[in-house]
Amino acid sequence: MIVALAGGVGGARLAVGLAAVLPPQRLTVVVNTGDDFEHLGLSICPDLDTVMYTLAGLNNPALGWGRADETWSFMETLQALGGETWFRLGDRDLAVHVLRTAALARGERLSDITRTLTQRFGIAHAVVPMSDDRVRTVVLTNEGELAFQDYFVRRRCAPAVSGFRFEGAEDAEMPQALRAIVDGDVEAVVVCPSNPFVSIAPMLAVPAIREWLERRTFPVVAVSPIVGGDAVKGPAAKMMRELGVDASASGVARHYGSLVDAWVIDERDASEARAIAALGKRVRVTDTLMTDTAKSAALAEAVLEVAGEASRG
Ligand code: FO1
Repeated sequence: MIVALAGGVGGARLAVGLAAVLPPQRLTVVVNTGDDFEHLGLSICPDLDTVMYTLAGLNNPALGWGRADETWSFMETLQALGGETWFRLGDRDLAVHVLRTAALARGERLSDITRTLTQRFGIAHAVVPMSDDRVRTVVLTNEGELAFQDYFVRRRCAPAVSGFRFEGAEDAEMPQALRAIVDGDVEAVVVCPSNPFVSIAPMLAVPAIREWLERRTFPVVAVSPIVGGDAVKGPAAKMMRELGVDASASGVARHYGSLVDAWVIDERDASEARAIAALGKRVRVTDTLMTDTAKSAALAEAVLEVAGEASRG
């Protein structure tokens, strides 16, 4: 089994590549839920939905969230009635939030709800939230503490960040579905090119996930989310600069330290390979920009090759 840790767009695109080259029984995608929040009475899970829509081929590539072919009657009506519109919920997307919210209210587990939804979207590979328990990312900024979506969407990542808290993570457990997988035969873990601070760190803050990785007998391979000194998408590079972390592929490698055994970095960052190798890491340089499914699959193949090399030593 290959276990991929994924956040938003970068994670979803690599998940598509891995799903193209691995059969369903060999891939589990674990998704960040630190971005989840309650809005207008609905339970919203942005990263789960980005991964789900992307695997189903229904994602909106222009926005990076929500569904393609979306309509906005609900938002327009909400605006006309004086409702809150800073967080945009499309009509088709809304159906998922309504179903999920109702199922959670009946006491169903997020992992079970996610399995049902992904199956209904025709996705054969397993997508599992990092926990069924509530974890909420809080961003520490020069304007005080902000709930993640307030920072990300309402404030468009403008405040300078000084740190993060993952509320609830210490008491969060792995979903049963993930427990069964990590207790089985894991060949490798893939850290997708997702934001290290707000996509991957919340998962590592769940004690059972961190301890499982610390005791590992399999390699962890990561794809750098930083290409040419900038994030492919989102605020990762801005956050790194604000936190005093070098916004480069080698800066990310130093940030993850012993948690990652092998790195896949972009060919635009070939000059970084030596610095990462000097940390004792295996390094593969390739084209990491996943602009279509074929490129996602090619990157997935490279990641699996590096994992194979790393496990052979
Ligand atoms: N991101 C935005 O920048 N603006 C939005 O209005 C917005 C709405 C939205 C609705 C559903 C959903 O699943 C995601 C949505 N996102 C929106 C994206 C999301 O909040 C962030 O991209 C992720 O949390 C970061 O990974």
